[in-house]
Amino acid sequence: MADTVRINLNDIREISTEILEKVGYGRNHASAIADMLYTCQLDDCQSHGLFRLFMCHETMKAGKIDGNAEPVLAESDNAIVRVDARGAMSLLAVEKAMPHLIAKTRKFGIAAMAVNNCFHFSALWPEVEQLSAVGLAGMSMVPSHSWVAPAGGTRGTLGTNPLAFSWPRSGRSPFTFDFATSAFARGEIELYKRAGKPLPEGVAVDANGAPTTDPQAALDGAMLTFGSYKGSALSIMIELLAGPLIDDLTSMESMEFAEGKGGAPYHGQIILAFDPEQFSGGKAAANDARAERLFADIVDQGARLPSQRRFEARKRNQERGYVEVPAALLDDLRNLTA
Ligand code: NDP
Ligand code: PYC
Repeated sequence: MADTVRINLNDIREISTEILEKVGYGRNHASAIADMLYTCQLDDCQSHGLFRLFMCHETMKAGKIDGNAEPVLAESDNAIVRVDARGAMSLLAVEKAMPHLIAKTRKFGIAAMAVNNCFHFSALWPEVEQLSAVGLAGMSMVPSHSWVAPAGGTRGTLGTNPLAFSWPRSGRSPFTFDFATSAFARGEIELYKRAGKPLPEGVAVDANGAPTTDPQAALDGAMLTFGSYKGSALSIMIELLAGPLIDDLTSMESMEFAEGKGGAPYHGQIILAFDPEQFSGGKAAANDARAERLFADIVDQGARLPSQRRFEARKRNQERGYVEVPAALLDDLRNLTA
C-alpha cells in the first residue's frame, strides 16, 4: 500500500480511547467503542475501523448523544429481550443484553433483541459472531440516515441499512456476511473521497438525480441500493423490522432527529438468534455435515465465502502485530486531540 503507516495492535485501543474520552465519552462507552474499532481494524475493515473515530467524534460534538448513559434492560418472560440504550452509543446496550438473548434462544429456540434509542456507527458482524461462537445462528439489522434512494427514485428515503448473518461451523470460522443494502456503505464513499478516487458507476446520483462517480456529489446527492429493486426491498424490510416493529425510528426520522448537525444516526437495532439444535429436532450435528457440503461445493469451484478476506487479514495482522492504515488517516486522527 502506498503512503501507509503501521499501528501496533496494542496502540489501537489507546489511540481510540484517548480521542473518545477527550471529546466526552465516559470510560465504559469509550472502552466499548475502542474494542469495536480494534476488532474491525484487526480484520482490515477500513470503513468501520479507526476511520469511524471521526463519526464518533462528530456525534459527541453534535451535542445529542449521552456519553455516559447506562443501558436499561426490560424484564420479560417471552422471547424478546428489550434494552434501552438511553441516548448513548449502541454497544453497551448490546453487550448487556447479549447473555439474555443467548439464554432465551436456548430456552425458546428463537429469540430477538430489540435495542432502542441508540446512536449507531459500527459494523454488525462482531455482534452476530458472538452468537455463532456459542453455536447459534444470528442476524442483525439497523437503519441509518435517509441517504439512499429507493429503486426508481432520486432522493434519499432509505438508510444504508446493513444486514449481517452468522452461521456456526464446528472447528472453523463461521459463515458470516455483513453488508450495507446500499451499493456502497457511506463510509466506503467517504474513503473514496479521501483517496481522491472516482466511484464505480451505479453507486449514486447527484443532487439533480443524474448518475455520478464523484464521491462528493454522491454524498450531496443520493446513494443507490445494490441489486436494483431487490436491494431496495431488503432495505425497506430493514427499515420496518428495526424501526416501527420495535417502536423506533426509520432512517428518515433519524435524519430529522439530527437536525443537520451531523454525527452517527440515531435509531434502534434488531438482533435475531436461532438455535439449530431446537430447529432441527436435535439433529444439528448431522445437519452440520450438510451445511459443510454446501460450503465445500462453493469453495471447490474457486468461489470464496464471505468474510474469508477478513479472517485472513485477522490472522496476518495478529501474526505480525500491526495493522496498516493510510498515513493521512493517522495524521487526521492526531488532529482530533491536538
Ligand atoms: P463489503 O461490500 O465490504 O462486504 C460485504 C460482505 O461481502 C462481507 O462479508 C465480505 O466479506 C463479502 N464479500 C465481499 N466480496 C466478496 C466476494 N467476492 N465473494 C464473497 N463474499 C464477498 O461491505 P459494505 O461496504 O457494504 O459494509 C461494510 C461494513 O459497513 C459492514 O460491516 C456493515 O455492517 C457496515 N455498515 C454499518 C452501517 C451502520 O449503520 N452501522 C451502515 C452500513 C454499513 P469480506 O469482509 O471477507 O470481504
Ligand atoms: O457506512 O453507511 C455507513 C454507515 C452509516 C452509519 C455507520 N456507518
